[in-house]
Amino acid sequence: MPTIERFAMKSRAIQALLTCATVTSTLFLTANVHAQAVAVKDAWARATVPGQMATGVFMTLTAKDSTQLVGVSTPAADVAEVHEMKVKSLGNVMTMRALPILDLPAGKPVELRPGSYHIMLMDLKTPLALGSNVPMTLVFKDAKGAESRMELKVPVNTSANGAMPAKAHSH
Ligand SMILES: [Cu+2]
Repeated sequence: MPTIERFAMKSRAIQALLTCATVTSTLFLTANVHAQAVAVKDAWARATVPGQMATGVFMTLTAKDSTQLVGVSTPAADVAEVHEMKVKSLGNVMTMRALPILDLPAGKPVELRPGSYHIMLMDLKTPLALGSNVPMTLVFKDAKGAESRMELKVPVNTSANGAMPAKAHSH
């Protein structure tokens, strides 16, 4: 039955094309979430080694209108929390505390970065491998109390600049 065979071939080719299109648009969305009420920039999750149970996720969030980040979840870890890291003046000890709410003032970029605010993933189910992506859901609450969700695919890296060697400082 050559006709059916040809049809099957054709539909497989179409399916492959559709898959490519889906992947491309996902990557595009991950890189440019600017159509949303909150823009996400430079998101990355720190790669882990086997046996490591916790890691940090970093990004810059800019809300169009005053918004709060009220929740984070990921299938990669049992616990995902927004943390604040501070150096206690006495003894230079780094301390972390969970923030149930992170305020995102209108138009002001809020940086989640090592040593400051970050998303903490605990009880990781598998190590976060360099070069992979972690799916993550951010939950926002606007000034009227309405909740919205944003799905992200966060690239796993070793630093904000990835595997790129740090630019040499010339003096
Ligand atoms: Cu933390």
